[in-house]
Amino acid sequence: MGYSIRTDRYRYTEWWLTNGDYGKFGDSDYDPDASRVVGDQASFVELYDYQNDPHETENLAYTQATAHAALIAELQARLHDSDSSDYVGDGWKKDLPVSPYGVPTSYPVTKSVWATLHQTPGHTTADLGDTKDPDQDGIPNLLEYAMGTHPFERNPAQVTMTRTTGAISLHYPQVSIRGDVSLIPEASASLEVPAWSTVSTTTTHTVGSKRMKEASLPTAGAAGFLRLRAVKE
Ligand SMILES: [Ca+2]
Ligand SMILES: [Ca+2]
Repeated sequence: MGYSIRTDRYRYTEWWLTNGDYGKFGDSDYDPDASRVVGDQASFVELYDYQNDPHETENLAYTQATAHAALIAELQARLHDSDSSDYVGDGWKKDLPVSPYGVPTSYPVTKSVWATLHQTPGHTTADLGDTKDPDQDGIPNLLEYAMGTHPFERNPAQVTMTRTTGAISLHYPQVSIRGDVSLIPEASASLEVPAWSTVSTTTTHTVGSKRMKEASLPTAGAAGFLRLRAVKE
């Protein structure tokens, strides 16, 4: 029987020899212990990296086992039961009354708590640095945090521009309860001689703690440029 664990990036699977078939429930050959693991070693293991290899062409557990040893050990520890050695490999602590992996008790309102909560297997603290973009969606982590998007899932572009007669506007999401980062829209009449000044914003849409913000710049009779700056407080 195969047992898998998935993260945002990896799939790790172990194949274990088990007792046999369940048979048909009610028949004399029905075996409720059919999934009991036989032996003390998995017959086959697989590790695939969906970021670099979405079609599962390279089993890293064999081709790059040494380089991925720490990751494999971490995923293995999470996959296995710890309550019964007979059932090692049977996955997700099925005999425990409650899951040992609880959801966060509160929404993270600091960058460091946010980073800790997102540190899933296969990722290091460095992956959650402010300027890193581990999901390669073009949104660095500090912006992912400020806008309420996910550091390891590709999000569509969050900042958009609209143009109306006499004005251009910038639209972007912001999590209102995160005080250690600011998103500051700024305007300048020229890019050759930039003189950036802060533009006031309005809220156009609210869902929970998330706000859609709009910053407008009148451009009547002249050019104008807008930018959005993230600042860590
Ligand atoms: Ca990103
Ligand atoms: Ca993202």
